Amino acid sequence: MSEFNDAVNALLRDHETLLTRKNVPEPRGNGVYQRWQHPILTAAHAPVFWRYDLNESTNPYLMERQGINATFNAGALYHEGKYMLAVRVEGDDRKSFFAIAESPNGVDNFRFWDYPIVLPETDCPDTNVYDMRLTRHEDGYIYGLFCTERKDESRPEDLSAAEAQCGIARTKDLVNWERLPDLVTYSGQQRNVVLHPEFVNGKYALYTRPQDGFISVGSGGGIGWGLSESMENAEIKEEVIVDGKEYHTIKEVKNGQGPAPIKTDKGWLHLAHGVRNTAAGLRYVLYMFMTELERPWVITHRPAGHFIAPTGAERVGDVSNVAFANGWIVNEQNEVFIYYASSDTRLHVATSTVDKLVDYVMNTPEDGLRSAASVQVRNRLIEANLKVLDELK
Ligand code: M1P
Repeated sequence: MSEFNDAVNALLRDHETLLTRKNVPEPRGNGVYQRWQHPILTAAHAPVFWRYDLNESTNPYLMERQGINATFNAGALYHEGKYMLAVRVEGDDRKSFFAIAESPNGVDNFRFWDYPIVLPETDCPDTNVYDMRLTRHEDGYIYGLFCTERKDESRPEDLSAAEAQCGIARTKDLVNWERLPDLVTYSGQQRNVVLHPEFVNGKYALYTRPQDGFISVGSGGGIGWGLSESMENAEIKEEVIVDGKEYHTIKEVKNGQGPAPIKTDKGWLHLAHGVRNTAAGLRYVLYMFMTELERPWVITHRPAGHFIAPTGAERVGDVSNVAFANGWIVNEQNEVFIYYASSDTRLHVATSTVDKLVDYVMNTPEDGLRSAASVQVRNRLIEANLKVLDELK
């Protein structure tokens, strides 16, 4: 065996060890969900043959010629008994693309398919695509809605001036994708657009995030809602804000729908991200809310504060202090697998159940929007708990 082949085999062995590492739940949860110890996908999970040229004659030094920088913000789907993720993979060249990774149990052994998704382009090619939300729609298709980013040609002198819109693709098997025209709305830009899984009044229903700028939402922002006659030429003529930004909350600067909501007998469960500003930059956390079954745009319950915030090593990465989720899965046992990314770098899982999340959303106090209101609601808890503890004595 040559030295080169030994080196290739060592790479493959280390990679396999990483992929097959058993994940274990963190010992202490908060009763709502349980984090798992290891990230489920990192840049190092990308196949060796995506990164290295394994031919000795063209790559005698066994260089990693096409590195992967990050694996994060994944759409998720329970498909043929497997946990499927449409992962945002970012190459060292800063371009993101989508790749399917599947796992037999949802918490470890995630493995990328051999090839990334080959996403057809429209007449106006995307510069960058990211953050796909997968929705299995009652029309029979699996839709992937994602952000398509292109240069803002109205400001040619500013090389970071970009424009975000909602790209749309659909598939039946996650292998062959049909690209549809981008969503048309009458807001400046769009990101975090998500397709609701059911028709509403016979129309396709979409959660949107209108924004004036690329990073800053300006006077826009909030989670919006609109209907479209078709997905072949998706157009939302009227957008209403379902969940707006709010001063001195976790979504003061902007927010966005996460994955498509989960239907329960009490209402639709939603996962979203909220952003606030700090001296150290933006802080992204996840929060939840519930909407009416018949009118999914009407919020019935909104627990205060964050549901998941970046913690420990999750706080640090390419864009630090970020928790972001655009995928979750419910399996036959009503277990929920929440796929959240940390700091635009890696992907984690937290597990819960539909019952627990419904309880969390319906019975957690809302934000009173003032310190005094927060103290009041906490004091009610303390008073009741002290009685319980007295009785235990
Ligand atoms: O960097 C944090 C996130 O920023 C954007 O999200 P939003 O539009 O809500 O601010 C997206 O670029 C997202 O991919 C990224 O994780």
